[in-house]
Amino acid sequence: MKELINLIDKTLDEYMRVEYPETIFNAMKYTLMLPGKRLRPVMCLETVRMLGEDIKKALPSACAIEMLHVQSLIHDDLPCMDNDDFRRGKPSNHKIFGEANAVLAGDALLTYAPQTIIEKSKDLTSEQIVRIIHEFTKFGGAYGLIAGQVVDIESEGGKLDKSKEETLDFIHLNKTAVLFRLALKMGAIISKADKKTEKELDNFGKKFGLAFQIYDDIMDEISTFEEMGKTIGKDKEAEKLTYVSLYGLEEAKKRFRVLINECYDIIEKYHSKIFEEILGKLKERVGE
Ligand code: GRG
Repeated sequence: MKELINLIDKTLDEYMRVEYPETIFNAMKYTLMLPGKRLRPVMCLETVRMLGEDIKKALPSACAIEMLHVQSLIHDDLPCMDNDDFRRGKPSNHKIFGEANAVLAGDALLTYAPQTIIEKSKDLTSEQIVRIIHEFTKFGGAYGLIAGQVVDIESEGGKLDKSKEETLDFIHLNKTAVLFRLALKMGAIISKADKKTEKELDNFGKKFGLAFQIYDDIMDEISTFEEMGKTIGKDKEAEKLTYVSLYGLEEAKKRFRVLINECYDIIEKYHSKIFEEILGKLKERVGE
């Protein structure tokens, strides 16, 4: 895992050249290069490796998904959204560069991501690139990430017009699971996987994404700033709809465990040490 993370960090650094106007490139690079877990790009590369393709073919897509993820983190931290002063253990983007530049840095990462896929994917066919860009724009826009964020904001303070269970699943599937689904989908497209494999991996992405958001909700309750690199206890303060607030901590842990075990069942046949390591680490942190 460490090797893949180093490769991703090195490639991101190469792709993100600082040009004029330096302010925007420095703002984009600031949060991008802070030490995140790199889960989504690692999962994209590992999907390609376990399906028998050369991971180098997937580097542009893997880096693009990290750019999209970091864009969502920068915008999520803004005062008009979650208003968080810390991210990845350091001051949030707007705390260093100001709100206007943080909005622009997010926008610039969002557009530089597909630019990167198109410019750097020399070993992919045009058809593969079109499919990847289609999935990227679908999952990253109003049919995915943005929809999840909108409903998440609407859920604050307990204001809802739909059932809470239905809304919670919608938020988790769109705000969080879509990027894991996208990582595996890109990997499947690059490896020319058959439809059955693609569907199976998509199912893994959904279950992993739900488990990951439940893990994040649990950590907001039981973890520390040092461990998570961000302010803890904000969900409760904002009266956010989370697995923990709706079902309680123990039930959230139970649901997390069921989902992680389902993930193990799906991925077992691929004998992936990396996926097993990721699932194991999450389980360990939740204390299962
Ligand atoms: C796409 C234009 C556009 C907007 C995005 C702001 C927003 C809309 C969505 C917010 C999505 C969000 C922040 C979801 C939370 C998902 C989550 C648990 C993130 C933390 O992921 P980690 O723990 O973070 O993998 P690191 O820092 O390790 O990469």
